[in-house]
Amino acid sequence: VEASIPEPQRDAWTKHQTGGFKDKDGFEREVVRHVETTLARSMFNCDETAAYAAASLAFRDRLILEWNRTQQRQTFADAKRVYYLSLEFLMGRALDNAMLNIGQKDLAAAGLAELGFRIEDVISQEHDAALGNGGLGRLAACFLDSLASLNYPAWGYGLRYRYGIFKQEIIDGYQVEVPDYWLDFNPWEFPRHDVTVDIQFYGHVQKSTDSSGKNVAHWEGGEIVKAVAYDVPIPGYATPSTNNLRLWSSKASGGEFDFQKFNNGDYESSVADQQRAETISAVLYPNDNLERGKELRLKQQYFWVAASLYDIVRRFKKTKRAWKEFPEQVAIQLNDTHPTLAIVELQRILIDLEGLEWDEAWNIVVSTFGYTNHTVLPEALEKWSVGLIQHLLPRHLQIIYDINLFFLQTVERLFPNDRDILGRVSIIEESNPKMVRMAFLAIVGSHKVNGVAELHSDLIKTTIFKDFVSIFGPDKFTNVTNGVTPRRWLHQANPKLSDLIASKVGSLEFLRDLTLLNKIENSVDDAAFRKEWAAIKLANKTKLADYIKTTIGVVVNPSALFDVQVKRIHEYKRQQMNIFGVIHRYLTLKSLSPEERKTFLPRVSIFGGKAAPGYWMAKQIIHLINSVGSVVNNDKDIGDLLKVVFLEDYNVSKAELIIPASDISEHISTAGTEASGTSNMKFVLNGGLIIGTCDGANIEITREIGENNIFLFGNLAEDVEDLRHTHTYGSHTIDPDLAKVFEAIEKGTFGDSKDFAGMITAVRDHSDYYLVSDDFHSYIETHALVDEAYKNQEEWITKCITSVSRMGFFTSDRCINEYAEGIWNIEPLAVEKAGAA
Ligand code: Z15
Repeated sequence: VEASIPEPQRDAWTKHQTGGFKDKDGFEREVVRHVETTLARSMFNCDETAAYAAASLAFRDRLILEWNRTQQRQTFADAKRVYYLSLEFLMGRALDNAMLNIGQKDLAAAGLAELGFRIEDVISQEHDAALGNGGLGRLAACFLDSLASLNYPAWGYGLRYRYGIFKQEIIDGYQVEVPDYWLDFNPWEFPRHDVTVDIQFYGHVQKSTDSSGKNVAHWEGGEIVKAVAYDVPIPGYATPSTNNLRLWSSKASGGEFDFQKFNNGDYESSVADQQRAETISAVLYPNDNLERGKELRLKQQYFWVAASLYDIVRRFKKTKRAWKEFPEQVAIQLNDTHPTLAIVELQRILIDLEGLEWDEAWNIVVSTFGYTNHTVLPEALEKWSVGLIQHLLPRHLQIIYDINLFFLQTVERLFPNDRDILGRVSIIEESNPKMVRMAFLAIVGSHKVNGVAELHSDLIKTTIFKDFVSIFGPDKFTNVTNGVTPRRWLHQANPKLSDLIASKVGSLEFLRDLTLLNKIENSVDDAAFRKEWAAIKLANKTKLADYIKTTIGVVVNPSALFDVQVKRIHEYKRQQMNIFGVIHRYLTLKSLSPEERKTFLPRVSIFGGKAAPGYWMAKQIIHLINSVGSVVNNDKDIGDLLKVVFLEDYNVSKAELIIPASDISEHISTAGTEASGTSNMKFVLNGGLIIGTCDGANIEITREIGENNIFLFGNLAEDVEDLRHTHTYGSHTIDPDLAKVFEAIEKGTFGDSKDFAGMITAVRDHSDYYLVSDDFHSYIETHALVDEAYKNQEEWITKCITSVSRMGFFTSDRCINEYAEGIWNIEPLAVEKAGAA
């Protein structure tokens, strides 16, 4: 397959293969070389930015050599590959991760020190790769780490947004969005200007008959945009395997610009065409759990899906196999419905371009795809209007109609007497305008559908996809509970804790087999161990306290209880309930005498998270948090007893700072709304306890760590529907403690109450859809239990250690192995053992 090098030249090639640096000296030599030549600077003007750039270039040289070998190995072995299609990859920083995964961080630290730099300062120069919104994007990033670490032949496919998720600034308590122009200098990507795909949009379909009398469709006309590949190497931990993340960038197909127009003096429109093409991959849509049906978003989806499939098919064709073997070589996982058009595109390629019969093609398609659902929230389920698809992708709409026709015929045969089922399950919703239901299309076109935590997987089977279970049978639907990579979320984020654990486990082997954490449970009774554990938590909290001081100027006491809620701001995640709870605490403290107050445990309430720019209620929540902070933090009666901080621009690198510093974190979504949650896993893994509802993965975390080690509260998912019904049609009274909170806000305690009227109205005057009032009392009581528990530090630390020891299940390695076995049918590729750990 690879163009082979002729014998006479091969010697020269092998003789000069560098393999990258081998030791500290070699690393330093590479850094100096990159500073002096690649960056054209000198030792006299090498600042931390340049040191970061040079160190990254030295490491990426190593990665790319391993990347090449990994690809050769996979091609040679003729292995089945999995392709993970995700519109989001929330990668965060790459340098620290690369150094740790290939086991060279100590060497780099020593080398950089000799050159006059502290490694932490160098690492912190890196701009986060923030090509994602929240949990879904970060999950994709954890999966890439696990796929490489477990030696699976896997590629990620995504979009190379010029602007990732916006940067959040807080100005006068309000969120302000600033563009994230992150590509200024990105050493982690390799442009592949030779790997391009022409992508067609618009046009029309011409039907004709070929020589054998068969009907054929031709998609003609319209416009062409070029997709250019950019490759990002993904290093596995303690293995030479280095996988590829391929991100597509859009470019005008005519090259730089239209020379015809340019020569005619029409400069502006010659550039306009180019800009219009480049707009496709320009910006990540900043909504989490919300779909807004914008044409550009659909263009992004098709652009990315078509380029990726072209690439996958091209690779398959090189093997010269028969089409029916496609699913033995290729598994494609759809991360949510965003890439669902891939199903239609593959069917189109097979029937229109490759001349297969419909049924043969469709069997290949269904065997190839798997679909992961990440939400039951109705506003997040994608629907595209038939008119829009018709306009943008006329041939695809025809194929969707055919898929639907054959599907509905099957349903009719199965349920001949059911008058309503066809309307309920039709891929086309007969509304005005008509809509294509992407989740239904994804189900029909995949051989497996999975949810991301047990409760969630049960819910999709009994609610939104109920009919499909009776049509396809229960085996098509499965659960794969989410996980997180312990490399980034323990070893990288919390090196001190990782080392302490290693001292008990005997090695860092738990980073490859997280169940080995159970070995530390033997040490919970060891007072010296608990003391070291507590000292590490305090050090992490002190580091965060310093950060809070320098960024927002609030002084917090590191020995106070740190109570953290960091995640996208959304009503279903109920940051509003948290801040109402904080206000309740403030009012309680104010009502006490100074003597009584002293019995209270000092607390720091820490918030962070972005609001979608058009999400008015989420922005109001941010504003209230900041307003409460400015009152409470400056109240002399309160002092250290309560501080409220909102950390701006929460992202992956800030998560690495915040999560290890948490005592208790909040995962308090209305039961049944958070599909899984993944930060809950990260917090517990870092020795923090959690307060949470019986929702998503909280339930499985409880089962693993034991119910004495978690603070659960609130109504259950099974009761939510009835409660909502009662709010709307029956009585709707507000919890008395919450009513007092509202009263204080309305009195103007935290500034102009009009600014917060929407939040109060939603609970008191509307239907309180997210059950804030219903859960409030239980929430407040449970926080009181948290206070009590924290006062007994020895017992608290025992809970933390016990919890960590039982978190083995939540590694994304386990999760990826489940996908590999149950959905993808792929196996790891053996490699010579090498590298780190
Ligand atoms: C997103 O971040 C999630 C689901 C979605 O449907 C969209 Cl559009 C974005 C999250 C879930 O809310 C969260 O519970 C889950 O842990 C995460 O996906 C990964 O599965």
